[in-house]
Amino acid sequence: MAILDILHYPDPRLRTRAAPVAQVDDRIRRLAADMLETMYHAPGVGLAATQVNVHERVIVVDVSPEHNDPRCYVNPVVIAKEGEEEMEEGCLSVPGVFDTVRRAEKIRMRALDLQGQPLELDADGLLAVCIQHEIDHLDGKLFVDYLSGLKRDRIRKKLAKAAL
Ligand code: GNR
Ligand code: NI
Repeated sequence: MAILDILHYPDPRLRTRAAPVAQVDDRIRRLAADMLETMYHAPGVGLAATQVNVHERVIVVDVSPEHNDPRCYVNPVVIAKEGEEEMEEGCLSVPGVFDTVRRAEKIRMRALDLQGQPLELDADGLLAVCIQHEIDHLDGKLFVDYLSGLKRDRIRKKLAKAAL
């Protein structure tokens, strides 16, 4: 296992659209294990492959209070959404910035597990928010894109100067 480097906004590589995984093999399982280690080390509750400069559709999440519920999803897709909710979000790729984002309150996701088996998951609360946030990363989108241009510009300038 390895702790991977996390890209920081405004790095243009964060805007890459990740490609679907054609085969869930040992390479993908190793990537997922490294992503989990990186996420726990950060620490964070989710991580998308895009953030570690791998442009394939893999996400990991653990929203459990004990940090003992690691989940890895390959080629995740939201197939149903219900309701709206606002939550204070942060992002390991936008360190030190927290702001409110409105997303679907409940989702149904379809994905592959690390054995390549299809699964469906109903999620709400932080898990639903986190999955939507991670899938956004795979599409090159960041939570700051939901904020006003003025706020985003301030954040971009601050982080570009820090060059974290
Ligand atoms: O650690 C994280 N916390 C978080 C809090 C609210 C909404 C989304 C998140 S995800 C973030 C980790 C991260 O950047 N994942 O891409
Ligand atoms: Ni993020």
